[in-house]
Amino acid sequence: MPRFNNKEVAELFANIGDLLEIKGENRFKILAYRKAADNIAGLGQDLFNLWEAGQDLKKIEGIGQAIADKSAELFETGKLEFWEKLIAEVPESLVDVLNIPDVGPKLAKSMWQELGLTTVAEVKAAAQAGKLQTLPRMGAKSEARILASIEALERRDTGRVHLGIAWPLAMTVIATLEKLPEALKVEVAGSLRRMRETIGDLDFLVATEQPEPIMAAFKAMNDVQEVIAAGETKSSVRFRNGLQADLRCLEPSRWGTALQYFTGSQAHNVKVRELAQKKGYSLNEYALTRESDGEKLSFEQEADLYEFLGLAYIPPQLREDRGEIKAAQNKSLPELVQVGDIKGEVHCHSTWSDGAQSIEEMARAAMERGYEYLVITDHSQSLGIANGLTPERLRRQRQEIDDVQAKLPGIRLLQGTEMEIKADGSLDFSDEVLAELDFVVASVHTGLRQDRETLTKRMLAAINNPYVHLIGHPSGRLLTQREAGDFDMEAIMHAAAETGTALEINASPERLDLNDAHVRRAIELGVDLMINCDAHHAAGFENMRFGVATASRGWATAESIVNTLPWEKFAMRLKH
Ligand code: DGT
Ligand code: CA
Ligand code: CA
Ligand code: ZN
Repeated sequence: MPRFNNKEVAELFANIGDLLEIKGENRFKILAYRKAADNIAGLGQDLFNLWEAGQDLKKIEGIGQAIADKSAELFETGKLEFWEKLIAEVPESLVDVLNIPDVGPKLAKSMWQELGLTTVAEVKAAAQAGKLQTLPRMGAKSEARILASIEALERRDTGRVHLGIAWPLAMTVIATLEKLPEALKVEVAGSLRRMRETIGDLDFLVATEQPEPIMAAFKAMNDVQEVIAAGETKSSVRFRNGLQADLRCLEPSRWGTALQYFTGSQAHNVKVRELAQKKGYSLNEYALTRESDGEKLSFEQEADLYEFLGLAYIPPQLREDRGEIKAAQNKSLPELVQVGDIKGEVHCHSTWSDGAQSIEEMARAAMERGYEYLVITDHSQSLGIANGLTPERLRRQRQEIDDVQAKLPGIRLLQGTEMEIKADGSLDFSDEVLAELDFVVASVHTGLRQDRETLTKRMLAAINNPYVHLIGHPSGRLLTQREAGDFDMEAIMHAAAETGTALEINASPERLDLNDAHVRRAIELGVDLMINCDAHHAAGFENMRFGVATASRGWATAESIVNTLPWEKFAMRLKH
């Protein structure tokens, strides 16, 4: 017989109250469950023990006949039929949706019934895609507030945020500070400048002779919720989404020294300091100080500091003490891939599955970025929640792609699929269906918690299929939300290299998958890599900067990334 503690029982009754409210039940009934939950949570003794001892639970304050009976049923059978029936009608995960600040039962209900959203992740994706706004009494502002609340909830769990949250906020701060005539130079340093996949806090630097107006503008920013510390040249604030930021003002003459120091990483800085010491200098955030006579050297440019120490300029993404100092000494640093090198994308979605925009809108957005080619890869049939395509719908989609292609000769439009690698290890389409497509991305979206052997086998089956060109977001992780699947990445990379199957660097800031370390290993093993935004709406293409940064952090040059090739060469490189 399972024992239930008071917290578990209270939570169950509170959840019943929540779901009944979404269902639109009688107010008094809802209140009764909530009151019972409160009372049980605050009870001095274990309800289970009282029941076991044969006590009449109705005697307890706030517990009536209905609640007493349900508690007894739960304790006796380990289940509650009322709850089972309720969650068959109203999805249980709506309880979490209700926990988002600013989301009440009415809104939760209309998100569920009008838009089919039942989880926080789905609500978040809908908010990002601008779909929440379409609900009655919802505007862009309330949508943004809900998104910020979800981000704050996520942050509470991990203490760090992904680049999709940190980067736009940092750009807003920079734009505000750059408007001030006193600000001569403005930069964000720290992990954001290095484009680490998650960010602990933001570190801003401003070169100026007059710090006061800059400090004042920083503290007065719209998104600032709290000023944590305020000095003459340094302030710290917390933004509404929970992220903290430091701002330091300094004289322009020591800009290079300070920017180098505050960009980090700490491990990189330790190595830089050792080099300075070998030359007889100590190094801190202000200056190099000659130990023999105290003579101070500051640098206006970072590159001058590196040069003084006998190093080529090291791009921030490489400053992690992963061999970059040696490479800078030998002048063998890689020439990192740039956003402008990308010539097309081979993984994106349209309204045919779970995208928010039409094929034509996506194609136009890709053209505006100067892309030569775009592959439309909507989800495949077994991914029902994403409205995956059957072979029949795929054939109809081909017609629309051809029509849009005829209208837009400036870009090469191809038809692909993002095919499920199903939980049972099979692929979602037969080879006959795949043969009709121009490009095949295969991805794992389900069964990510399977054991290493099973997961790896599933992936290898896709890699070994002659029609599969690319494995989408290979590890399946969602930054700050979900761990990667337990894949044997080494085996997967070897198989990918042998078969000429490319691995994706998914540029969505919640994925960045492959991660930087895997990118570096993949390049060593000669695996083809492709960077894609996996865009579900036109604005999704903006994420390319995060994918390119991740590739850079894995020391990737343009040669390592297949979709830097112009169309003709790209087509020739494809697997078959
Ligand atoms: P984060 O904020 O956890 O994402 O990571 P960072 O790298 O932004 O770290 P943060 O904000 O603590 O400091 C910014 C940079 O300042 C860091 O990358 C290197 C430099 N720094 C801070 N404290 C120290 C230190 O004690 N020693 C050295 N060498 N550098 C430091
Ligand atoms: Ca930081
Ligand atoms: Ca900091
Ligand atoms: Zn996708």
